[in-house]
Amino acid sequence: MKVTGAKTRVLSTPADSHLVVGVDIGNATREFVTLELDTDEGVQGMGLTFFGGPLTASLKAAVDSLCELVIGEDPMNVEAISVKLQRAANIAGPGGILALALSPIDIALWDIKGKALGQTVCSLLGGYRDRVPTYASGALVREYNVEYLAEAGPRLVSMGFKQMKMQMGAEPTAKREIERVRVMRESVGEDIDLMCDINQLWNVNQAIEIGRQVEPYHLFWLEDVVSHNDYQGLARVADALTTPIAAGEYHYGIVPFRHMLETRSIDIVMIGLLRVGGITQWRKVAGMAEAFNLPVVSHVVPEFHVHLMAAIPNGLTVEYMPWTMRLYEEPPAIEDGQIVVPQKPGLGLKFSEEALKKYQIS
Ligand code: SMN
Ligand code: MG
Repeated sequence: MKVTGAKTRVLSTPADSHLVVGVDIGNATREFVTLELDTDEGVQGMGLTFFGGPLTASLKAAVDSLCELVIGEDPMNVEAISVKLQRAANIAGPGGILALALSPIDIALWDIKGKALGQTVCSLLGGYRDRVPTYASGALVREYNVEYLAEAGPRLVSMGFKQMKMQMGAEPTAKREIERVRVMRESVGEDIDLMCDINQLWNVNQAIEIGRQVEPYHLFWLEDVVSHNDYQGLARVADALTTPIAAGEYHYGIVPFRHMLETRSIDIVMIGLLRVGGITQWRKVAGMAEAFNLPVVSHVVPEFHVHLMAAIPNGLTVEYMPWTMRLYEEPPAIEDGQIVVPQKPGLGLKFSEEALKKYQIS
C-alpha cells in the first residue's frame, strides 16, 4: 500500500462546550487543523491537531509540508515514517510546531493501519479493555466564581460524571484559592473524584502552602502546579504533599518525560497526544511511566486517547474535553462515567461532512 495524497483544512468552531451552561462566550472560537490521508487501496486515514493559536495557518502549512514527505511511503511502516519526518525536519524542531504537525500524520497512519487490518487502534496497540473512566473537563474553570462552581458541579454529576476537574491559580489570596476547593467538594460530595489544574500559575512555595491546606478535601490530583520545565521544583512539591502531582501536557516529544521521571517530579504522567508527536511517541512514554510504576492520564482529544488509554494497563482516566466532538458523525459514547472504545476498524471515527462544510475557513 502507498500513501497517495493528503488534504488539510482549518476549521473554526464556536468556543462553547455542552458541559458549560449559562455562560456567554461571545464570538470566541477554537481552530483545528484536520487531515485526511489517502492511499492507493482506497483506505483513508484521519487525524487532527491544534494549539497553533495565531500560528494556525503555519501549523496547517507544516502538516502540508510533512505530508509531501509521506507521499509514496507504505503507511503500514508508521515508525519508519515517524523517524523519517523527525529527521527531515529536526532543524525546525524537535518541539513546537514540528511536534504538533507530526501528530495528525502519525494518528492518520495508525488509522489506516487499523482499517487495512480490520482492527481497532486499541487492539493494534495491545488491547487491554474496551472502556476507560473519564472525567469532565473545561467546565469548572478559574474564570467562574464559587457560586457558579456550586451549581455546575452537581450538574456534571447529574450528567453521569463521577470525576471532574476544576482550576485554581487566579484568586488574589491563598484563602480564596482554598475556598474554591471547599465549595466544590461540598457541592459534589465525597464520592466524586475531583482534580484541580493550576496551569503553571503558582510558584513552588505557593504550591506547597496551598496544596497542604487543600489536603482535607482529598483531591484526586493537582496538575501543573508550577512551570512545566521546573523539574526540581515539581519534585519539591510532589515530595511535600500527599495529593498526587500530575504534569506533562506542556512537554513536546518523549525526552522531557524521561527527565520528569528521573527527578521524581510527578506522581501521575499526563501525556498529550498532539504535543508528544502522535500515537507512536505516546505509547513510548506510557511504557516509561509503567516502568516507574506510575499511572498515565491523557490531555484533550478523548476521541483518540480512548484507544490509547484502553490499550495500556496503567491508564487511569481519559480527559473528556468535548471541544472536537461536533466534528464527528459518531463520537465515542460516554456510559456510566466511562468512555467507550469505538469498535469500527482504525479509530472508528468519521469527520461529519456537515461539520467540515460549516466550520472550514481555509
Ligand atoms: C488545557 C490546556 C490547554 C487546552 C485545553 C485544556 C488544560 C487541561 O490544561 O488540562 O484541560
Ligand atoms: Mg491541564
